[in-house]
Amino acid sequence: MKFRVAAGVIAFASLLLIGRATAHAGTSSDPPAQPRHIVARAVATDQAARGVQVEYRSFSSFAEAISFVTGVDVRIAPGADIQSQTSAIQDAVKSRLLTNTLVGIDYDAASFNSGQGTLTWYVDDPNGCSAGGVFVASSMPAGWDDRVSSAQSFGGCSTWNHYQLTGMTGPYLPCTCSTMGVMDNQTSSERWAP
Ligand SMILES: [Ca+2]
Repeated sequence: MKFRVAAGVIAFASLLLIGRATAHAGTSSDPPAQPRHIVARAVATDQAARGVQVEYRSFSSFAEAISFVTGVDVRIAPGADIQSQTSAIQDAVKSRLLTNTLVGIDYDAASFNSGQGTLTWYVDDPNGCSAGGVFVASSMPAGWDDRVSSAQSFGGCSTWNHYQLTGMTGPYLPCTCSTMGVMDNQTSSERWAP
C-alpha cells in the first residue's frame, strides 16, 4: 500500500488538526495515555511557503508505523535497540522503489526507546535530502509539542534541527542524538537538510 493513494488520509488529518485544541486538556491524575506511534509528512520549503500543512495519522505500534511508511511488513520488536531498528528500516527501504522517503524518527523517550511513543517523519520525495531537498514541519502533530527526547535521522538528512518554537524559530539543537539536554521535551518545529 502506498501512502499517497490511501483514501481519506487528508480528511483524517484534518480531523486530527481540528482536535488539536483539546489535546492538552488532561491532568496529572488522568491514567497514562497509551503510547501512540504517529506517522507525519514533513513538507518541502516551497510547499510550506504556500501554506501546505503537516499531515499525520496514528498507529498502535512502532512496527505498524514503520510498515506504513515503507510499504513493507517491517518487524521491530518493542524495545529493539537503535541498531536493530535501523537495519530493519534499511532492509525495508532497499526492498522496493519508494515514492516517499523516511527522513527521521522522534522518540518520546531518550536513547531511541520506542516504548513511550514515536513520531516517524517522511517526505513526498524519492530522494529525501540526498538530492538537496530541504523539508520542514512548522509545528508538531497533536500530542507531540514539547515531547521529543531523542531522534534518529534517515534519508540523507544529516542536518535535523529541532527548534524550541514553532515556525523554525528560537533556540535549536541539530539532533540525531540519544539525549537532548536543555532541549529535552522542548521541540515545537523541525527542519531537515542534507
Ligand atoms: Ca519526552
